[in-house]
Amino acid sequence: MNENLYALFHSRFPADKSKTFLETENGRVITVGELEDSAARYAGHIRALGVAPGERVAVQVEKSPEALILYLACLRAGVIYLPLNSAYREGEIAYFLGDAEPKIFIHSSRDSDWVAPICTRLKVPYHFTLNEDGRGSWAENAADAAPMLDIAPRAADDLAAILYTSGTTGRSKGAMITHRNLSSNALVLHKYWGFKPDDVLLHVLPLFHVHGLFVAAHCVLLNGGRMIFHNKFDAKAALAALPRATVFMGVPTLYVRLLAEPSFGESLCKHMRLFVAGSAPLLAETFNEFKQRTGHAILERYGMTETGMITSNPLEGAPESRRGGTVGLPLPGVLVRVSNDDGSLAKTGEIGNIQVKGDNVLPGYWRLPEKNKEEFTNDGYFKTGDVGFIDTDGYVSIVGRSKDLVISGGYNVYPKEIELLIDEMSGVVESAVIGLPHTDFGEAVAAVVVAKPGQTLDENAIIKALKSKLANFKVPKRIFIVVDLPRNAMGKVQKNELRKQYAATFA
Ligand code: MLC
Ligand code: AMP
Repeated sequence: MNENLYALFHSRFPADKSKTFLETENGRVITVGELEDSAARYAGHIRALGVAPGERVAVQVEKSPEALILYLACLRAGVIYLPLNSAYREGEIAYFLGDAEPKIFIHSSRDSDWVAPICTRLKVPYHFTLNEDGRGSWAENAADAAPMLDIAPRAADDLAAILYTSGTTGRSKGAMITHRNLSSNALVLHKYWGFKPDDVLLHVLPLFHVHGLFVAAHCVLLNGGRMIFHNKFDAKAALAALPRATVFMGVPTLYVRLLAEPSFGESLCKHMRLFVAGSAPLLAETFNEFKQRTGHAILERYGMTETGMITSNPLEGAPESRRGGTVGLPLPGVLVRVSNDDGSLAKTGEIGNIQVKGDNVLPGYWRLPEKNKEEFTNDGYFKTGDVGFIDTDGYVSIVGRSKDLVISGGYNVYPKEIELLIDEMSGVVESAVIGLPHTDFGEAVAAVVVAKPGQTLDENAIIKALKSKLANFKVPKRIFIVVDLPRNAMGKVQKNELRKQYAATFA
């Protein structure tokens, strides 16, 4: 049996290929037949370039239907898909290309000036453009390619994708994701969330991360299609589309922004059956206000790039079965446990380290065998770095993180990466990057910087310098210049003290 994830999607597409797969904001319809034909041509082009199954194709493009087709084409051709956030800058991209050694890099024409020299330097054989309007040298070249009509045979443990996640050391690591990881999780979610043939998902999330691609788009692909597809989240545009949708998925910031629209309420949600939230903690006040305004209890679930989805609140059951403030129950086939720091199991209700095992969990990090030893227990559980507890009913709650991580608007930011850049600026002794409560983004990044005696540092100059090197969501929104950082007796910087001191900054 071909375990290629594309074969699973293909088996779920309707026999009537004229059925709508997706509809864009400006009314463009892509049928199931068109989706499959385009994926076959894109895959044919990948194959014609001599890229073999198991080799990598890196993609940094804005969201568009063609970007989704490109992902499907990579699956179909059996190559490893490497999606990159469109906000990443030249230095970040150079690292990923050097580490993953892709055969093709597909990017936005906005970045053509710097992409060409980097690809030459890093020996990436081919680079093409693909823009938000679906045009570019990739689409032009693929238009003439002979379609690949078969689906490359893949084993369940073969890699389907590599997703880079930053780490506490400041260095990004490639999470290797197999066809089994993706298909097992997609099948579970599609069933658990009760997808029906007439569901229509309003898709507003980016396609280069797990939530928009492996959660939202996979559910639609397994459903044989139908989504309203917005290239960017815009609250007013989302409200206009909601009456024709039945399912919505978003990070908490999107719910905050929907609630900020005075016209948002029950009447726009008449056909909605499910609102899913995740990627960051959903505040109780958002959950409660949403319920009051729409009558819907947001279904919160919990996941990670490395593991796909881990837990979910139930779809069915008594109204109180969806419990705000918890991330629900372990999904079928996913083992979740809480361990103490010494490795022993925590008791029910006791706070500890959340660990996960199952077909959804990655086999390891790309070319980092040492990291694999650190991140897994001896009995094969993955250490999430999240801290929480499981109650007597089996519901999981997350209360914090053992990893030094900020989640801003659903994007992860590892302070170390930013601290390393600030610390090498002239006039800086050291810095501490922290997350502070933010009404829109949940948490926002800020930096506390120690200036060298006698030197003056300029907040705006530091922000400007960082913007040239880092994706914009990682750049601190405020810089505080200080004479020293609070430390404990061991000499460790007390970030908790700083978080307390600056807590009101964005509130
Ligand atoms: C944008 N900005 C952000 C930001 N997004 N700042 C902090 N955090 C963010 N997330 C800043 C930009 O730098 C810019 O600042 C300004 O806001 C306007 O930029 P924009 O591009 O116009 O913003 P907007 O389109 O409004 O984007 C906000 C957003 C977006 C919430 C729609 O961030 C988003 O789509 N987030 C979802 C991320 C996601 O999909 N995460 C899932 C990961 S998977 P300036 O200074 O330049 O003006 C995962 C696993 C799981 O976590 O469990 O799901
Ligand atoms: P990422 O590496 O982008 O996949 O982010 C994964 C992290 O997001 C997890 O380890 C959690 O810290 C966080 N996360 C995801 N979903 C939730 C949720 N529902 N509540 C709290 N944190 C979450």
